[in-house]
Amino acid sequence: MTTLIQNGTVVTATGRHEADVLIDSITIAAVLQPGSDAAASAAGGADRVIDATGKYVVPGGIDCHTHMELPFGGTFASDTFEIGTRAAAWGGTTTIIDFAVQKTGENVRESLDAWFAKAEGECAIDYAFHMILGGVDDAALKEMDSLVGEGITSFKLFMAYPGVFYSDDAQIFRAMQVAANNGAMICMHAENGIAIDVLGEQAAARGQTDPIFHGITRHPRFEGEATNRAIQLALVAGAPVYIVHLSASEALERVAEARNQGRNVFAETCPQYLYLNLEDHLGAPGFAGAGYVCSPPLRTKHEHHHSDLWQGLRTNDLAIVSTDHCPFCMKEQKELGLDDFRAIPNGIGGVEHRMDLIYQGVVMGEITLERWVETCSTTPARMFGLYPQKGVIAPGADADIVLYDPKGTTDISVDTHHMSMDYSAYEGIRIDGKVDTVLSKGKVLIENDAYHGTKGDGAYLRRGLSSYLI
Ligand code: DUC
Ligand code: ZN
Ligand code: ZN
Repeated sequence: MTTLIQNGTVVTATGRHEADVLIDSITIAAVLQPGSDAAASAAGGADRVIDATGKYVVPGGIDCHTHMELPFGGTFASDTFEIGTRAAAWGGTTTIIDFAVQKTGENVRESLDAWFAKAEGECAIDYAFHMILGGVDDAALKEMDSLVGEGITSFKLFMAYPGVFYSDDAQIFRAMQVAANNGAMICMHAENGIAIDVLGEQAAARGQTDPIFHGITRHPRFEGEATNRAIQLALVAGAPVYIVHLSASEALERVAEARNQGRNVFAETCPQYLYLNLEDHLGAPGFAGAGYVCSPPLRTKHEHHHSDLWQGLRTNDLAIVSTDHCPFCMKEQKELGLDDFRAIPNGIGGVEHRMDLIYQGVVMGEITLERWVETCSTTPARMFGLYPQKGVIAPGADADIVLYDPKGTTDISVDTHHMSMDYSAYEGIRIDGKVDTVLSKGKVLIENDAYHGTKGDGAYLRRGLSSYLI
C-alpha cells in the first residue's frame, strides 16, 4: 500500500518547504519536489493520494510525559491506555512515553510487567515507557541496567511526595551514578516535598483547605531549590538530568545557568504552565479550582513565570513541551479533596490538546512553526532514544504524519474532547488552527473529523539511549 501526501508544506525542526511525501506501507519512502518527474510518477502509481493543499505536513506529535491509569491519592488517572491514546491521536500526537510505576517495597520488574499488561493491545498509537522508581534500593538500582537493555532508557525520581514516590538525596545520587554508567536519562520531579508538606500541614491547621492553597504551599522557590539540587547531584554523579514539568522562573534560571556552562541539563514544560494560572484557575470560585490541582502547581500571573517559560522555549532552556497528562474527573475523584486540598488527586488531562495549544504559541508569535515541531516532536524523539524512527519527515522514518490546517479553528471543550474527563482545564480556549488528518505508521487514524483506527494499532517501542547529549 502506497500513499502520496501532495501539495502540502512540510515543516521540520529546521525549515519548511513545499513537498510531496511518499509513504510505502508503514514508512516514509521519499520526500519529493512537487512537479518533479519523481513526484508525477509517485502520484501515478500511488494507491491513495491525500491532498494537503494549504496544510502543514508535520511529524506526528510525541508526548513524552503521560500517566495513563496512574494510581494516585486513592484513585486512578481516568484515562485508560485505550481512551487516552485515542484522544492523543485526535490531537495529532502519534507516540506517547508513559510512566510505569514502582512504589516503595515493590519489585521493579513486576511493576513494569503490570504496565506492559495494562497497555498491550489497547493503544491507538505507538507507546514507550519510562520507569518511575519510587523505592530506590539495591535491587532497584540493579534492575536499572537490565531495563536499559530492554528499551526503558529513562527513570523518573521524585523529590516530592514523601512517603509515596519520594527519594532522598542519597537514593537520587545512587540512581544517578548508575545512570552515569549505563547511559540512562534521569527525569526529575524537582520540588522540595519535605518543605512543601510543612507548609501544607500549617495551612490545613489554619483551616485553609481550598484548592488554591495547593498552589500557595508549593512555593516556586521550593521548585528552584530542588531543581538546583538535582542539577548539582547530577553534575557530581556525571549523569544527564531532565527536569520534568518545569513551572517556575526560579527553576528555569537554574536550568539556564547549567546549560550556559554546557552541561547535559534539560527541561520540559507543559501547556498548563503556559496558559493557566494560580488566581484565575486554581483560585476559581467554590471547588472548581480542584480541576487545576497539579504538581508543580499553576503559578501566579503577577510574576513573570508564564512569559519566562515562553522565552525558555525560544532559547531551548526548555527543550520540550509534554503534557504530564494525568486526568481525573471532578465527580468522585477531585471531590476526594472537598475538605482538604491535600487529598485532591494531582493532575490535569491534556494529551489531546498539546499540539493545538503550542501551535497557538506560533499564532501568538511566541515561537516559530519550526520550533513547534521541534519542541513537540523532534526533540522528544532525540531526547528519549526514538530518533530517527520518530520525530522527523524523512525517508526511513515511520509514517507518523499530521496534516495541520492553519485556516481551521478548534474550540476546546468538555463537550467535544475525547478524554475520560467530566471537565476541561482548557474550556473555552479557541485555537486558530486544526488537526486535519493524522496518520500513524501510514494508517489514517483521523480524517474528516472521524476516527478510523482500531484498538491495538499502536505498538510498544523499545527505545535507545538519548541522542541529545552533548
Ligand atoms: N504531578 C501531577 O500533577 N500528577 C501526577 C504526578 C505529578 O508529578
Ligand atoms: Zn512529576
Ligand atoms: Zn508526571
